[in-house]
Amino acid sequence: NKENSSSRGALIVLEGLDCCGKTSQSSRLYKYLDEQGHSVESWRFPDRDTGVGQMISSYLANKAQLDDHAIHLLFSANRWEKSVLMEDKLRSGTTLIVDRCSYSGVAFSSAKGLDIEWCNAPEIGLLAPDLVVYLDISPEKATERGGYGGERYEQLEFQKKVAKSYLALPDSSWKLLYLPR
Ligand code: NYM
Repeated sequence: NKENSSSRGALIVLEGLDCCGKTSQSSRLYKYLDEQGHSVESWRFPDRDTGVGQMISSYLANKAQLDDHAIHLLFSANRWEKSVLMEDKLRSGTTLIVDRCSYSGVAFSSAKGLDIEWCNAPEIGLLAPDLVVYLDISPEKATERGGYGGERYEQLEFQKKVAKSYLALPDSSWKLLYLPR
């Protein structure tokens, strides 16, 4: 329906390695769209405020140990528990800028060696973004940034694998943004 599609909000996802600059770009985009008069919200995954999000957060802080498959499914469950609200927001005309989504789920878990098809399965049925922006920073450059290394996964060798996984993900809504190195 043309009327609905023109009045709904856009789902914009930002992706990339840890410390690639998603948070900064997300707030710049938010400010821009807000100033243009759009109804817009900034979201991020994991959403650490839910029960599932708290389990994820303690895993990332190395306070809890979980099987790789189990944490993968928790990340996905964290998206599913927000999916109805997400759809409602978009339908009511609010544009969502989302810092990480299913692509992070698949890229990070498959970088650990989990089967990519298995990783993708629990994501099937979640809303497809209108646009995915991948901030392409080199893993080496990211390590130089403030706050790096505080959480699980924030290690150069692992981030190199994640970068490869990201670039192997096929998606037509994927836009590669090459930042100066
Ligand atoms: N992460 C994030 C995953 O491994 N799977 C996912 O599905 C999502 C959404 O969590 N290193 C990883 C990527 C990050 C970490 O993200 C937390 P952030 O943007 O630092 O809060």
